[in-house]
Amino acid sequence: MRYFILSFIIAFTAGLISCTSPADNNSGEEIEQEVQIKVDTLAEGLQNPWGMAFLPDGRILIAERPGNLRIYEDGNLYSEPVDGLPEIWAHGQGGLLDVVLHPQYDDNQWLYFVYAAPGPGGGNTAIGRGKLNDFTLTEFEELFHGYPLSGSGAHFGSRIVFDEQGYLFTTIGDRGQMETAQELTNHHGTVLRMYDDGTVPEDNPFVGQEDALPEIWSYGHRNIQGMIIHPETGDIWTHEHGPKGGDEINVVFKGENYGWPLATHGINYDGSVITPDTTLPGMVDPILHWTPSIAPCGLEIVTSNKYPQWQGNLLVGALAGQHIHRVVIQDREVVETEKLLQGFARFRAIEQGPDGYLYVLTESPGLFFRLRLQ
Ligand SMILES: [Ca+2]
Repeated sequence: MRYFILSFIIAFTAGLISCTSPADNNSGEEIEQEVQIKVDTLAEGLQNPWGMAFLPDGRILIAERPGNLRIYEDGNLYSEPVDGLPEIWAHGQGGLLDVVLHPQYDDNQWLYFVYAAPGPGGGNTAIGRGKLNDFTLTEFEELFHGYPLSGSGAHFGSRIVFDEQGYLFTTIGDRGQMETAQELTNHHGTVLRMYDDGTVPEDNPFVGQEDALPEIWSYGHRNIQGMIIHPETGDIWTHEHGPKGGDEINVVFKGENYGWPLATHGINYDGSVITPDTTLPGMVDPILHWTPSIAPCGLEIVTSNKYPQWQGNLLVGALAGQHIHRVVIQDREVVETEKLLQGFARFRAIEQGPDGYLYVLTESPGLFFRLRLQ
């Protein structure tokens, strides 16, 4: 076990942040609280761990981006990975990404995966499902493969969530071709909605529209690697990577355009301007944006009584930022934010387990651990 004890002071007040903060953001009051965080390391030596899922019997599945699904059970991470996964395209940012249980897992045992899958001309993000039998995935079927395939290693997304009605939502990034995020003829830069068997609901916003793909729920996103259904409101909350600056938190609504690359707070990595506009009519502004970027990945909303100080807060993993960003929200607005475990590692995933504890995956080093408050 290792201990990571932090104590804080008040850093900013609400009245000062807009005129004195060096960061150009709208994140509200930036605060630092007196809190002590204990990190219980459960497993080390993971290779680019990306997603996790909690089985009802207590086992925990960990997806490693190079293409391995690992099993953690009773304090032990099995070295043997699960057999029977589909062909995974571990290419650039692509590979095995998220793993989730079907909402009726107890009845049907379906495990869902989002991953980069290869095909003619390269690959793209795919959704598939299978059933775990000891160390073998059986009955695997691919349900969806993003269009078009390309050789790009950039911006695959992705997460999977199911909403209360059982619809499956997933994300695909702009695949490194920013202008395509505004086109509905491809899956780039989108949130997608489908039934649990991969078919398209008739009430999706672009069904029947010429030159539009029917799975699209929202578009104009750059690269979403965090998505969650708010447990009280049912809203879909996402965050996405900006380029240099302009990382965003959004609430995603049916058929809406989230602006990329026509409206953004970010600029190109070489410093050149992408667009003069940070907001445009007909496009949805972010709830919060980070400039400079923190590179967000992994998103959770705290509901457990294990963390009374963080009730209802968003926790955002930061890769480049190497911290967990705690975001206090009220309705659809940000009240205040705080950086936790700053400098600890690159944070990839955060999830509240069935026992109420928060479980975290980091890379460099590849750790699996549990957070506790003292
Ligand atoms: Ca946006």
